[in-house]
Amino acid sequence: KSGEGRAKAERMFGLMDGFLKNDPVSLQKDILDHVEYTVARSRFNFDDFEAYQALSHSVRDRLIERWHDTQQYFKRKDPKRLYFLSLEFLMGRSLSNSVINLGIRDQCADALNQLGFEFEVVAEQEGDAALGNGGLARLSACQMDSLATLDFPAIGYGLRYQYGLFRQVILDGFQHEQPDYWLNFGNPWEIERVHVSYAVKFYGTVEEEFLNGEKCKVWVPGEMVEAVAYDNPIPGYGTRNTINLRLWAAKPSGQYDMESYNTGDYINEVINRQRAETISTVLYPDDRSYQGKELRLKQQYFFVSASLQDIIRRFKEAHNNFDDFPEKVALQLNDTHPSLAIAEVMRVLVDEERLGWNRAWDIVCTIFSFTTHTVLPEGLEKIPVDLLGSLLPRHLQIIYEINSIFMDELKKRIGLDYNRLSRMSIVEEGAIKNIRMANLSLVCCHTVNGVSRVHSELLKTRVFKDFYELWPQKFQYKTNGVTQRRWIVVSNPSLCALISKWLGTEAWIRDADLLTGLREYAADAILQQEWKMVRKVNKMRLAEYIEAMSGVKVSADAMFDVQIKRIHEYKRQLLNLLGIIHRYDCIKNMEKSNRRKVVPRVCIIGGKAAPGYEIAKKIIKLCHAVAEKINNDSDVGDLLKLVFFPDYNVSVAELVIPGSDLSQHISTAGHEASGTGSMKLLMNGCLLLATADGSTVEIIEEIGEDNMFLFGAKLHEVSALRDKGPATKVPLQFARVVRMVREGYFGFKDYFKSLCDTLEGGGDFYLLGNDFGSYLEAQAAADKAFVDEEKWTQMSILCTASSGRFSSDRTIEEYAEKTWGIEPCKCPF
Ligand code: C3B
Repeated sequence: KSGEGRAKAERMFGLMDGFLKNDPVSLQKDILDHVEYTVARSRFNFDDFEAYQALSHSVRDRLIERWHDTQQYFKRKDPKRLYFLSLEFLMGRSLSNSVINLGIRDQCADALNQLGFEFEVVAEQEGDAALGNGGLARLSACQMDSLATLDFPAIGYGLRYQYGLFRQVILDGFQHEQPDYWLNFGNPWEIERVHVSYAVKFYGTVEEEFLNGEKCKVWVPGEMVEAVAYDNPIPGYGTRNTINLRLWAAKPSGQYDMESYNTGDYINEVINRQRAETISTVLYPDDRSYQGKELRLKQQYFFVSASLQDIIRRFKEAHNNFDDFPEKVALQLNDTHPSLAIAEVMRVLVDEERLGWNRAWDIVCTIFSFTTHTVLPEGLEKIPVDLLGSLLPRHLQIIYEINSIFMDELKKRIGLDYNRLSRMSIVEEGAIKNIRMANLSLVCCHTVNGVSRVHSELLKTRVFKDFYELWPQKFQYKTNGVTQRRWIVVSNPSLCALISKWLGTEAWIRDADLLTGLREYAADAILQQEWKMVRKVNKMRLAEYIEAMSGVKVSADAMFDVQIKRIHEYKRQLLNLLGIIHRYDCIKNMEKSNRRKVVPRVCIIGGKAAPGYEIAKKIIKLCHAVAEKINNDSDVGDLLKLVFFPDYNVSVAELVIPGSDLSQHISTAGHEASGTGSMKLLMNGCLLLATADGSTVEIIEEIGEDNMFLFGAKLHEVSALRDKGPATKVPLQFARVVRMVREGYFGFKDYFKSLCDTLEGGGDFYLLGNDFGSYLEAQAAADKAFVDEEKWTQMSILCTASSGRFSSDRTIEEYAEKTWGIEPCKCPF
């Protein structure tokens, strides 16, 4: 373009102000229009849910406007883009988050008010988008918020499951799973793109053909499924930038198999075609075991293939030489779930674009980066060769070829060390041959990131030691973070206002490091008073919810002690429960007059167990059995209450976190790759009771050991303790509380037997017995600190003040600079 032309276009972008106005009157008109024309209700008669729908559509219109401008701007600037591939995104609700990021929260509340509605009530109508399991999936959601806010040219890709994570229903204390058919009331936060669709191929054979005298492979598929795009706009905060989360849904392919249309079996043909939709039907509810299921593999390839077709189409619109690809494209693999993308890019470049193997390989090696979220070698994904060969025959060949070249090079580097060669091979030999997706990713990605410093050390010294010794330069880490927009501004508005008042600015909402400014007021009596008030009101709100949900009345003066996360043996909810039993036992056995000295506690546990995870389900049952006993014991009264929060999800977290005094992050050292719940609680001024595991180690560095309650075996002690066998220093109290469970004090004796067996008789892999003594000491220290309100409040303020480092903005900035090589591309206002 000429200089003049560019200047004109620049001016045009400068004028790109919102077309829709954001004052309450304009918003109100839009809401009423949507009531009439979108929801098709009378504007004289609509309820809270319909108000939610109409408001959401009004907000969506504003999102679309910005989304268009942003896409247009990116297209014109053509920066290097980040493509974030993840099979899981745990977005939760969108309304409150959107209006806050768009800066129209108060205007919307005003508009609704005049119509006789209350914003909070209307926002409560929204269900959660739960297209993910746990930490990994919520991390993706936080990172999308940061990518948008920091103006990075990024697109998220994933799957649009019709059924999100199951709903947890508790009957008689047992977990039952119910399908989460979340789209039945419509979803205003997505835009269906019927014209953005791609054919995805499966099965079939690989044939050899000669093209222009050259021998080449051609994949002749046996099945085709159509991937249709659903776009979910992700608004940044304090910027016009609104990026895209593109989720794919499976539809029957439009490309008919003419043969079968002549067989006369019309009905069966239609039914078979319809089956294609199952690919994107349901999210796998187990967050870390891979059972070689064909449907899961189909999901992975489906989303990878559609995303890459989309990415390559976009690249080709502006470029005709694939050598420019690495300058325009960064592909981020969120865990190994999208790792088939590596083989898919090779296939497209070699078989379809005919670049030749070496040129294609050079490109592949510069575009992919990989983040792993796990510590355990068992947690790493493996795909049976037979399964892969039948579903994706050409990809299997490509992976074999990559491996063969890698093995040859490796032999040159390390000699014939067959043990090491077989450990590093992408192909695992054995009774069942497997493809190791992590090894594939390690070989082909330029970078492998851990999610905390300790995690990265474990990757280097244990999990991927062989690879680290070969390619130390590939190993990096980016400590996880969470977005303060969702976790303070949306979920704790009164704390948000208090922080802004004392800092004299709202700038911390985009720059969390500014929170350190609170440190100098931590001892200020007025701030402390206001801080306490805010927290008290949040606790009262939580107490009301507890009563409504479980019928248990709790006092907001008690210490609210929470453990909210997926149920896993390594996360040790069982340690927490045994501690609660011990506390109960002590209260029962103490002189009545001494009960006055007990610090009242409300213990809250929430989380889902994978449907096939027996032990985790027993832990949930034990929690209910113990709660039943304690909550109905008049000796105990308000001194101790235990509540299980059913169906823990993002919106429950938004309610619980602001009202928590103490939270537990008590995994056996060396097991939690990072942990992110701790960061959300820390930001909200909740004190931590924790082991030195995952990101907690870095949290300690920020807040200091004095401002938290630390306990338990350290990482370097764990393997020695295990080698020593049954813990030698198991305290008497531990044996006693386990015996209470074993002997049926809480009922269900036979059912809990196997749970107790995991702890005794030489088991106790997670070292509950070993850590029990120091756990009780840490709990006692927490009690003691809670009594000194001034001190506690000061610690609470210091937690928030020290949480800035754990903003996902910091994580994303590090990724952008050190891993992806992308720059902000800010759409002008
Ligand atoms: C989780 C890990 O268990 C957490 O320690 C970590 O903070 C988060 O990922 C985010 O990095 N994780 C998960 O939720 N699902 C997996 N399959 C593996 C790890």
